[in-house]
Amino acid sequence: MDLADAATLLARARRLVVFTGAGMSAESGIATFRDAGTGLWARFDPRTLATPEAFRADPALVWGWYEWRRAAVRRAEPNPGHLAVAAMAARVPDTVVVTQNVDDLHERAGSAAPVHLHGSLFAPRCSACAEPAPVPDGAAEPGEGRRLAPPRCGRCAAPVRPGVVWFGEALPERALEAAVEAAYRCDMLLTVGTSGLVYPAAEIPQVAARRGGTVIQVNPEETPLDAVCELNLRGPAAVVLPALVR
Ligand code: BV8
Ligand code: ZN
Repeated sequence: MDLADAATLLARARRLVVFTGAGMSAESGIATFRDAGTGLWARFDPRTLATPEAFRADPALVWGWYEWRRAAVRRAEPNPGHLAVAAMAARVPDTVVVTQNVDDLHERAGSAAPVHLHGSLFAPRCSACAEPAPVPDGAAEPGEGRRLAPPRCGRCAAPVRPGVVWFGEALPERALEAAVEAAYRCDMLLTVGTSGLVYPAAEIPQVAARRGGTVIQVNPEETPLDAVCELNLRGPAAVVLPALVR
């Protein structure tokens, strides 16, 4: 019944936010962060890879790890879940996709201008003067967790860094504002494939719920966001989302 109810609610939505996390890309073969055993944080230590201090301490280790992840994204394809999210915007013209993901699979599935709260693997920039740097052609694709010296900034010769938001770093102001504004005014928010543990991103579904929006979750597991959801669709994004836009 929940699936049918959710599809009915979605058909009635006028201002929709689709809020996604790493589970959205899981069926494209991209590792999540916290899934037991397979998650990136089960195999790598975020403190030595996803903080500004880590990059300062060992730029080649951090740059190599992100280039390894970017190569995996380049080889991946958007899954039926990404395509369903793009199809939703055709039915609900006022749809805003807000993603914590740093891949480009929403874009490649046809979602126009998703809001990237945690940046993107495809927007490297200078670690000193913030000059945007070219996305490498991937020729020097490192093996898993191998070191790779980062390119140098064309303007000031400082090391280039991944264009992602690390722990302890502020989220891009315009992206966060756009996400809060969309959650504030939406009548429905679909939260897909996120553990709801990382802040301030995890606030977004809660803003929608506080404002009286209907929040529906798509996740095989329970998360802290269950508490603010009207419906919890326990299943994988690539199966559940297409069933919502039938
Ligand atoms: C900030 C980007 C302040 C790079 C990421 C102590 C010290 C320092 C900071 C903190 C602290 N305590 C709290 C904080 C704040 C911290 C935080 O929230 N920490 C958490 C862990 C407690 N937040 C920050 O540091 C943020 N910045 O607070 O700055 C500040 C303010 C002003 C000025 C200066 C500073 C920055 C947070 C962003 C960090 N960047 N990554 C990269 O990608 O490497 S975090 C990382 O987690 C990703 O961005 C990811 O998007 C995010 C959330 O993870 P999820 O997407 O939810 O993925 P996860 O694996 O957790 O869950 C997957 C889910 O999918 C699961 O529920 C699973 O069941 C489900 N699933 C699996 N398969 C499927 C599925 N669902 C559907 N279908 C499937 N098939
Ligand atoms: Zn520079």
